[in-house]
Amino acid sequence: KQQKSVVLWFTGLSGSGKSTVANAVESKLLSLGKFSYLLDGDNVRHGLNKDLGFSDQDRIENIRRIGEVAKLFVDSGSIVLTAFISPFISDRQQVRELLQPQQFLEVFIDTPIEVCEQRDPKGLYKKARAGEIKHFTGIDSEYQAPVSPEIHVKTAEFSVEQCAEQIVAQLEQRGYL
Ligand code: GGZ
Repeated sequence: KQQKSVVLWFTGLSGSGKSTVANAVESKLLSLGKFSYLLDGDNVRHGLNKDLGFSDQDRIENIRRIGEVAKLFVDSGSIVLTAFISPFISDRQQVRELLQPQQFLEVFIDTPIEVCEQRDPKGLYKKARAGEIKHFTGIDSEYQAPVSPEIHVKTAEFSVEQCAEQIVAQLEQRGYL
């Protein structure tokens, strides 16, 4: 059976678990013999997009470029996972429109900000509360949650492994695997 290429577009707050869950999904796809590629801050914001910061304009451009790159990988036949906050509905919608309708699945990593702030793995919420980081998503920069995401994951209620299983199960149900 041939693999269908698709973008799994993760969106959620800083500390919500996007990268962690996306990495777990990637491992599962690998063990199923599927070719996938993960785009995240580590390989994009330090390279292609290192000229961009966190103003609204820069975030918009960040997501636009990532959408174009995701499209290239989809054209190559890959399952693409992207893990960026992507805070604005209109930017996510524009990426969706770059692709065929069945090639884009929005994955909402829905973690309450209280939980993200409690986790604070990099101490960024603390700095944002102290005013040391400006325009921090959820504090003084807006996060627009998806209205009807294809996949909805709650990391405060399930383990990373369970969340990854839920996403892979959705891919199976929808005929991508
Ligand atoms: C949000 C910020 C900010 C501000 C630095 N606001 O938890 P992290 O550290 O590892 O992930 C966050 C990452 C967000 O980059 P994205 O490319 O995903 O953002 S967007 O889609 O909005 O363009 C966080 C860190 O960068 N970070 N400053 N002000 N997150």
